[in-house]
Amino acid sequence: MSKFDTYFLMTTEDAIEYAKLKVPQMEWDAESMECKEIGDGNLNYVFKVTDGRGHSVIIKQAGGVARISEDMKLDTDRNRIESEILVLQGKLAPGYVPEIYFYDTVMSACGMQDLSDHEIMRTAMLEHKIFPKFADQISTFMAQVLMGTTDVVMDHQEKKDLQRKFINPELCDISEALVYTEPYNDEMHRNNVFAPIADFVKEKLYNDEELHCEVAKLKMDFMTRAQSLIHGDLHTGSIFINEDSTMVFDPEFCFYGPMGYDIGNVIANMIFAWANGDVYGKTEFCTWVEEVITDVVNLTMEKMRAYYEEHVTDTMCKNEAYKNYYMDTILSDTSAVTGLELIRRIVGMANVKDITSIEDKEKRARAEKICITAAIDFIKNRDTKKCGRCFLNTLKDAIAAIDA
Ligand code: SR1
Ligand code: MG
Repeated sequence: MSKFDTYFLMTTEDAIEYAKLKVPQMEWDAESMECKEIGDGNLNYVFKVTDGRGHSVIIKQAGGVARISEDMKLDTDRNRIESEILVLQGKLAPGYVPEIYFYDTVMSACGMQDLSDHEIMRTAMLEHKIFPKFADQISTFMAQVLMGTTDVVMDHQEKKDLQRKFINPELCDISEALVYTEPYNDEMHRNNVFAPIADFVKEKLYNDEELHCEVAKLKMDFMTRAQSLIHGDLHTGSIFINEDSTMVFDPEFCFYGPMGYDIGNVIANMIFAWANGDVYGKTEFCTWVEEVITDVVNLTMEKMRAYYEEHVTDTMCKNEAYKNYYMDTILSDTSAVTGLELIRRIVGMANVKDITSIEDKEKRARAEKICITAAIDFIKNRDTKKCGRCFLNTLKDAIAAIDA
């Protein structure tokens, strides 16, 4: 019997005891063990346990309510889902996700590789750091994990087994509300709208029926098109990075959905980084971000196409015209989700520091209007965004429209 035989929310002292029990292979120096709670996300608790001999582990535990709002009750099974998908992603894209040492369905906790030699990408980009390998690395990760779990390449029964295993209704419900609904009507009265742009938001987002129709189409698509095992929350706070390496973590929102959801999340969050760099006059940083936006779109599509050609197993999907159609749908979804993520992080409940940390009110208002203007174009004209340059041009056109 151990105290960890029944679920409870751990303190830092508990996490030390837990690490000793669950990760004995670390050969801990018990005397010098320490623990800090380092979670800065909206949902979970993250403990970093170390000792004086250089051993360390990250323990992540799911609570029964979200950290961002106690009103939000959540199934702690998300920790199992997250652990299992990290193991699977590690097989599909070795070296791009942290190693999982164990997961525990009683404590709803897992132990994973400590990536302290990396930084959280959003935090690093707030200091306008540049990572020249990022576009190549994230595009490899997405191509291998996303294409590798489709019906195009997988045995269809095995794919359905995965789909069943990773059905994730509660976290999908959060995205359906926070990404696909509330930014367009504030129906739960929890949007965070920056006061100087309140009228702009009303006109451009709350009162545009044509936009609502497009978002409704995209919402139903998100809920019904089981294309690929997506990460489901691939923003720059879900990426650890350093000069040599990109590691993706925090896939608790994963489920079988449209793969453009992940690619669009990456692009939108690079646009937030760009907006922050622009405010602070960081020209070199902004130029790099612009290259990343273009390269991530182009490289991901190139690598996905190559993966498709090399690994396609479905007889009908070997048809050349179908392959082109399929790749086009990914681009269109990527554009739409770039827009959806831009909008929901500006006006929704969960915002991003890239924007909220801009102190000058006028500059922040301009940045927010640029993001919303680009977003509407990304959504409404999603079928016309056929290359990386087109994505960048959408941003440039929005800047021109707001500064006119
Ligand atoms: C209640 S959770 C709010 C947001 O945080 C997560 O990282 C997801 O992006 C979610 O939408
Ligand atoms: Mg997260």
